[in-house]
Amino acid sequence: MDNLRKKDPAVYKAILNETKRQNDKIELIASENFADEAVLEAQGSVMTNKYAEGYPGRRWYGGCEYVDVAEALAIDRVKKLFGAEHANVQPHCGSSANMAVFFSQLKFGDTVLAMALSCGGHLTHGHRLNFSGMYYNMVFYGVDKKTETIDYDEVLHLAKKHKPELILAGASAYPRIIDFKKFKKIADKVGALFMVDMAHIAGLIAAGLHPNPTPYADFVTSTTHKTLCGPRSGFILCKEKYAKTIDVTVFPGIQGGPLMHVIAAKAVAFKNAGTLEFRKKQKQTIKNAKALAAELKRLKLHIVSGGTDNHLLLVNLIKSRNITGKVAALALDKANITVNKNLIPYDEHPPWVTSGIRLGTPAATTRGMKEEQMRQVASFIDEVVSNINDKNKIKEVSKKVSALVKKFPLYKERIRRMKRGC
Ligand code: DSN
Repeated sequence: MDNLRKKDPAVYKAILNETKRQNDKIELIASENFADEAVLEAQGSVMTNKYAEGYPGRRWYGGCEYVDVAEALAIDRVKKLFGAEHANVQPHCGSSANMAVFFSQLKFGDTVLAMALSCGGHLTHGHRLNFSGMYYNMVFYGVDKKTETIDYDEVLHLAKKHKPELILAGASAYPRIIDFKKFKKIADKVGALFMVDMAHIAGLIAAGLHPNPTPYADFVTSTTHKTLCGPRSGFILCKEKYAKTIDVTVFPGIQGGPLMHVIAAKAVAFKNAGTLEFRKKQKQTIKNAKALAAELKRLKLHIVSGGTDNHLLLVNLIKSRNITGKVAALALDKANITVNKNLIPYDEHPPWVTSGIRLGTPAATTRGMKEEQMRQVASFIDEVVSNINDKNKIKEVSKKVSALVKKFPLYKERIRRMKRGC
């Protein structure tokens, strides 16, 4: 980044510091990961210069022959990865992927049944300040109060009661397997379309470690940067019969020029996701989440639903240590442990306070950590949340975290070269 360093030292320094932050702390935000150097190279390429409204082979601008290659590769690879009939890889993010499905299939005011945000759903699944909550009649299913898992009988009951045009499965904070086949049966019973937002678990699905929604759902949306480990972006998979309406809704419906550099990076990520190495990493991600949950449980922290089947877990800190998620997340940050506060099912605290935290293992696994390190991390978390007002203790933990992450260097060469340039 020599040019950047000379032309804009302020931005250069911010990037160097962010690279160091990612290396120096332990990243437990369940939706984050570290893209590999090949993905970063494609995303940082001259493809950012190119306008390419339209789709491969049918663009509005000339000179698209090479961006066409990148987009065709991305489409082909993602279709193969998930066994889809059609793919649109142009959504800039998960939100625009979800918006495109809603806009392409529903009229404003139509009813959609989705998972409540308070029970693990996502903003684009009906929050009142999001397009989904503003323009559609959203009704919600949650989780069973006792088991803290989806109650499929309740979903069926709500579907029969509200007769939604669309049923949406998928979550941002749900630690258990989602039974897409059951959802599809419910959707068929009430004549609803079935959509799955697999953003969080796309990498696990690609690796065959979570049931694949593609055979059951009319539409599958995803981001590409979570467990899938690609650039920050999104995509849509659908049955062939919806291909035209989806494509026309993405462009020109809600987006203009696609981000061709990001699409090139998505192609690289989809190739990676088909490798044995990627599968191994996803397997380890789940093993790590299970080890982290088991150790936290042993330390008497309450894990929502009793554990995890995927890459994330939720800790109820009010129940365990009588502290809020907000207080815990701030203290953990001081100890070099990055997490997010998170609502737990039937939370009595508002979203900016919360009763819990969400922990995820994708990023720690990408940097090479295994079960042994997860057990260490669990003890660090316990030390912080059990001594929340003890500054010395938190400082002590931060040193232990620094010693641990040093053994698993991240972007080592990148940081070395950037520091040398300063
Ligand atoms: N912000 C993401 C998450 O953390 O789950 C969802 O978009």
